[in-house]
Amino acid sequence: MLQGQEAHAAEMERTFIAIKPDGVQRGLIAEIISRFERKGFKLVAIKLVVPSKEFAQKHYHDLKERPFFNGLCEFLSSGPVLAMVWEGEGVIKYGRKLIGATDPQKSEPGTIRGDLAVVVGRNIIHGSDGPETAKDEINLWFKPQELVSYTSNAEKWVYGAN
Ligand code: IDP
Ligand code: MG
Repeated sequence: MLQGQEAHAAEMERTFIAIKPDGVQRGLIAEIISRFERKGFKLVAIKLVVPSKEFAQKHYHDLKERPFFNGLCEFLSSGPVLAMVWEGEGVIKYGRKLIGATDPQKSEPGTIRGDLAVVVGRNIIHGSDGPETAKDEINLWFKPQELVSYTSNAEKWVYGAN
């Protein structure tokens, strides 16, 4: 059985989170980051980028048959996106909980989209929907050397000794 630091490390996950151009333009960067930070998740990569439309199409390739695909890719590439990788136990699934439902009208109050967005086409944030997409999206948006491995001083308080 794994113990202490080893057990903790084995359960760590990473997810790709992006604040879309509407969230950046509306001045919601600090508000959104603080929700992940206060929860106890750890930021391991961050950069502000304006993706090309081709890049946006790669990011959303799963949705290429959907009627809103073109508009969505135009929108993602229309301005700065804050791309991030967050690490923590259960961060992929819980990150989606913090974000809320795809349609802000169906997102619970207390979630990012529930509190801060109104329509599905301007729902301010992206989060990976599972372990495979998390891996693919992190690889698409970041080079390995852009991911910073470090021990946060808060970890022993967030997770306890074991
Ligand atoms: P998600 O962002 O909650 O994972 P997805 O189904 O993966 O939702 O869709 C990706 C993005 O496409 C959504 O966040 C939203 O911005 C946009 N989108 C999804 N459904 C619609 C729609 O019906 N109309 C317009 N945009 C949509
Ligand atoms: Mg999705």
